[in-house]
Amino acid sequence: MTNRLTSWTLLFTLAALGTALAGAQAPHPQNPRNHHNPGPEHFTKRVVATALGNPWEITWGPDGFLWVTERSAFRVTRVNPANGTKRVALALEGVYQSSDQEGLLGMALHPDLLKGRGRDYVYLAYTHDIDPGDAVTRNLRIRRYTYDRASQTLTSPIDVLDGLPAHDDHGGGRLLFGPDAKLYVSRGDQGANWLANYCNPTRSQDLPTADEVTARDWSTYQGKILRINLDGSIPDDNPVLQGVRSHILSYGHRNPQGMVFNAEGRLYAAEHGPSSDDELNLIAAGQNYGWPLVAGYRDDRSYAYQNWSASSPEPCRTLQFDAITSPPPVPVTKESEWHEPFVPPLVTFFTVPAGYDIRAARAATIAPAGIDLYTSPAIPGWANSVLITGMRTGAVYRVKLSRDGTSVDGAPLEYFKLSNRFRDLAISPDGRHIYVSTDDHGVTMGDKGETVNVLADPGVILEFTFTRQ
Ligand SMILES: [Ca+2]
Ligand SMILES: [Ca+2]
Ligand SMILES: [Ca+2]
Repeated sequence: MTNRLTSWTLLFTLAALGTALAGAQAPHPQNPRNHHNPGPEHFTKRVVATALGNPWEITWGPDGFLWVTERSAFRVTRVNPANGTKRVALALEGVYQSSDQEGLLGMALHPDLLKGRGRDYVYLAYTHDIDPGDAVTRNLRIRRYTYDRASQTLTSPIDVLDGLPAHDDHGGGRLLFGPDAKLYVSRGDQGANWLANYCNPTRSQDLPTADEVTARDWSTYQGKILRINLDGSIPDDNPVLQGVRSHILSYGHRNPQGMVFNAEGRLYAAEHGPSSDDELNLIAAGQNYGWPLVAGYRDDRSYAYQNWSASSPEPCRTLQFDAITSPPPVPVTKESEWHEPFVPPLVTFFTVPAGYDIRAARAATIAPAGIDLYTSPAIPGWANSVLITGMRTGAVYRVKLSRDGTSVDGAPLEYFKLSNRFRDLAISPDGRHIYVSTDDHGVTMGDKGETVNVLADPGVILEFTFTRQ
């Protein structure tokens, strides 16, 4: 049943994308993702572990193992990076997963894990059905486990926060333990106004009322980054937005799937754009990041907000979705017609000129998922760079930050190009090895910029070792 639903969703998605991006299997010279900017450093590649069920989060643990969530296999697995040996720490029950954006998603390790301080905690984010047996009502749950060193398993589950809205598309799901001992959770816009969910309104700009917070109604937590106390409560110093303090740290997001802090406590997040303008953002408390009124910069280039859900007089359901052109009943708002303050991205992948022909040249996105911060001196010049996985381009991008971390220094450089969907990454403490996890199916880009759906290394963890400049 699960597989059938997954296939159906995938087929629908591919069919819709095929309609939107018709006839474009070969690279197009105007598409910026076909203009490569490879970094000069040399790396060797090694397959560390195979047969993983869509490894989603990989993070370096204090035990020297890679801790991995397997999104579609519902397992937390510890992988020995030296020999690829796998040990399952948890086979999670009660996960609901029918699409590629659901399942066991984020994982955050408590900084005291295995430090002998009695806080051997591991936090997980996963989708579940709140009323199994009835119609499917998805939620995202944040749950804490305790790692038992003797059995090498995760035990004693305690739910931190439940009832976060979830759906079958644009699920965010990254989980991060902040330097302020808060949990950070990214929530996508649930794919609203897009593909199969095109008649659902985008709620990224919606903020909760005081009554909703009192009632623990988190339905506005779509297209948000949340900041949560370790017991699930709302931090006293979270921003007050329209008079209400909630778990919301920032809003106006589309689908943030990468988050990382730097040493000064600055939070960076990457999110998926529509047909252009994937973003790397510097997240500030209480700020609006623009979606769905703005994609990338407020420049009226290739994006305008086509609000299918507000179609009138013909209701949305009578219309056929098209990712590029909407019919007259669908209201369209140009970016410049929206005047609210918002924070523009540090960099985009990619902003295209006005008149860019998406139908001919295809979407100009990399599909960024996990990100990490490179801080080591091991690779000369790399310290203070954000590494970003590109699922749709089969590359990892390095964005050098300015010294103060508030802007980027130069154009992104491209590494590890392969026909893979790079999902997440981790860096060894010595800075010499970069580990990348891959999806086990899906669409990416081949060596010549062509669209491919046969992946080179599906469902694995790869190690890239720096050899020379
Ligand atoms: Ca990671
Ligand atoms: Ca934005
Ligand atoms: Ca724009």
